[in-house]
Amino acid sequence: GHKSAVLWFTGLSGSGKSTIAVELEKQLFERNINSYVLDGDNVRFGLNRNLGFSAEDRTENIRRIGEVSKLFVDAGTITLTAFISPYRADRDHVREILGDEEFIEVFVDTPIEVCEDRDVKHLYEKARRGEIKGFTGIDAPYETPNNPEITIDTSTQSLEASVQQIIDYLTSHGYI
Ligand code: GGZ
Repeated sequence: GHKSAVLWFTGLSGSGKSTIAVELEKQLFERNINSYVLDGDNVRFGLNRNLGFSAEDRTENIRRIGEVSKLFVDAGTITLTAFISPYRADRDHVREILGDEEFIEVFVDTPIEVCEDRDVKHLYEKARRGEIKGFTGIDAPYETPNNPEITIDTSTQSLEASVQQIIDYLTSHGYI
């Protein structure tokens, strides 16, 4: 058995949140542990398709994802969420909904220079040119977590090592 919780990944666009979450999901599946990834692909095109990237919409995005996460956790699923979630107050609100035991904040602390260098979707390039307004880290804020349970820097550590770091945390804290 396992103790369900949400692993709340937070960090800049291109920091590696989804990549780590998806790889972690695979490894949990191999151990017969029920987990599920919520990310932009399955939330922003469905449940939250009426939301954009204004401060208000991001807050509502995170609020709904928090509520959905709670349902998943109540259903016994280790829930992995991969959203920038740039506002500390919004993340703290989700923490309050779930309680400390069920909310594990994972700060994917990849420096913006590295994220911008990767620029897989050319979004930083567009933001620098002013073609996207209000892009996180360029002309919209990212508030770093004060006390994340886990901090990961993908610029100094491999994907495998990052996933292992989280597995180790879940093991040593009795979740799995
Ligand atoms: C930040 C944006 C923006 C703006 C579109 N700012 O690399 P991606 O493409 O896949 O990740 C980003 C994603 C962010 O959505 P979230 O739901 O995680 O954001 S939040 O938690 O702040 O609500 C990026 C893309 O959407 N994107 N416009 N202006 N990222």
